[in-house]
Amino acid sequence: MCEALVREGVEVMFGIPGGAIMPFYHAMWEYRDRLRHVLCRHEQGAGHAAEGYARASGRVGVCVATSGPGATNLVTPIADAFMDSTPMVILTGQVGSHLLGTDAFQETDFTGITIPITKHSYLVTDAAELPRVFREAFYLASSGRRGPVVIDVTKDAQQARVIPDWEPEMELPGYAPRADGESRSIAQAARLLTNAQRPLIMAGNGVIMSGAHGALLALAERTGTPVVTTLHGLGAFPEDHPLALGMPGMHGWVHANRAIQECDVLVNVGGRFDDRVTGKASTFAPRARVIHIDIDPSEIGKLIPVTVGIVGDARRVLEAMTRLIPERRHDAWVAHIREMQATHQPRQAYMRRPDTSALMPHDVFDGLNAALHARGPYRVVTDVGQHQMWTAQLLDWRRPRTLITSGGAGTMGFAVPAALGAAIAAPDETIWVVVGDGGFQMTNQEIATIRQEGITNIKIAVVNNGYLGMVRQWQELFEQRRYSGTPLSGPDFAKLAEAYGAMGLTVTHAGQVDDAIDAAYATPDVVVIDFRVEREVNVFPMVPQGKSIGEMITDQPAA
Ligand SMILES: Cc1ncc(C[n+]2csc(CCOP(=O)(O)OP(=O)(O)O)c2C)c(N)n1
Repeated sequence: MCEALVREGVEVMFGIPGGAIMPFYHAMWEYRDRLRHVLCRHEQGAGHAAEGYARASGRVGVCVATSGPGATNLVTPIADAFMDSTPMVILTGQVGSHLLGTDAFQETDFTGITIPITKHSYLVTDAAELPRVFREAFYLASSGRRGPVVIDVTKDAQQARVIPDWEPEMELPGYAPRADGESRSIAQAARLLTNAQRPLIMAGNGVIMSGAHGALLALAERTGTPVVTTLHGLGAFPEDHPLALGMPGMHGWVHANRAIQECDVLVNVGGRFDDRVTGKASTFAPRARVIHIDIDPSEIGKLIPVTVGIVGDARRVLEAMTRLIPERRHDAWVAHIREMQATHQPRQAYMRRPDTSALMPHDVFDGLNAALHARGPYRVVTDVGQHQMWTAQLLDWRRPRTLITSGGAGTMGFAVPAALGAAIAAPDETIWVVVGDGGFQMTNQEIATIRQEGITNIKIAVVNNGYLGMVRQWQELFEQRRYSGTPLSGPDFAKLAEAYGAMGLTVTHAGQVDDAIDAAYATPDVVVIDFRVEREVNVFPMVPQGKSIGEMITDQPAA
């Protein structure tokens, strides 16, 4: 198994050992100079770390656990990776094959549990199959629509001695991901876009996954088409570009959503029309003929009817389309959208400051945005909640793979361990974690892992509002302020950081933000900044759940 990992180019894996996976750890000793094993504090952390590594690097992330509870602790990261199309191989130990089905100690049917949340789940009971299974698993995880693949190996299969066949044939009948889109559909899409009066491109995760950002820029510039970028598309199109409109959807910008509602041709490339993007699907883009480019055929027409569906790799399809399209400009259409932007959402001006001494969340994001663009390369890893949406809205996204976030599953606890993986993938960059006080209390123990590994390029900004903020916001706006189960206390996060041997800072006023961020950069170690922000601030704009994206709440309703 170690040899198979090395042959697949794996350099690092994240895990925790236990009885059923011990033979693998035994063999790992001989590979310790070639395979780095990062001992996490919880298997959920190991899974998210593998995700963070994969999303930062574009490579397959690998995590390892023992059978039973070790494996089931990985269910959340696997589901998360499945929702966000993150390439991952999950290696788990299983009880001996003679014990399968006997309720043996730490036996769970892990392939059964993971079938609905993986591209494929293997149960290996015969060591001779391991080379083929590993080759297939890495190929499945990293081709077509990326995703997680489980390899559950019984203890006896790990212990067996076989002469491996390192040139195994893959046996994947029916699996043939299509890279080039169908040329007739591409030509039809090119014609539609050429004749459009109010065209719009929506860029999603697939643009980043396929490295299509250059092809996207070329198509947008050639056709003068403005671009909205979904949460997972952020960074696929530079937000300082005159055609960039930013994020649409539930917490997207008013002008981005209105552009969708008014456009006559919508090109969705590498996005899956998530309900957080579309709002009420039947009212989405009512005037548009829709072109949908996706690597996964099952996404085409799943939620939004399309005029042209193209199954293929985003980069190849965009390049082929661009070759067929003459130059176009749509200045009046872009100017119209910019007018809507000027009227509706002067960026960052929407959060009212209750009194001048308060620390508003946007003070934190202003400071962070300035620092990110003034200093060296960076990644931002977020958790889930209000701070995640502010991160998406208030930071300027310019490069692919700079935002790493849990979008589809919305998994609290993702950020700190995912940052551990990202920091290993990008050791020369500064990895900023933006996390709420709720999510931080779910997985902050991975700071111990980060310290043990000697990782120093992680800086953690806790946006601490003393609530499960996003849920509190819904309760305030839609549940008559019934704050059931959302007020939240916690330890002193700066002291907690010190207990881990990291540096901890506390910020309570807007005037301290820049100094704290400077101190974080100046400290060659992990830093946790506890930003104690104004407690009841809401994320706007907002489309209430189930409503059309044409119906946005743009500001705090009068009390
Ligand atoms: C594992 C998990 N449990 C529950 C939720 C539901 N949920 C979504 S946002 C949120 C609040 C997050 O609070 P916090 O981490 O403090 O961040 P904030 O919204 O205040 O920025 C909750 C509980 C979730 N997304 N994930």
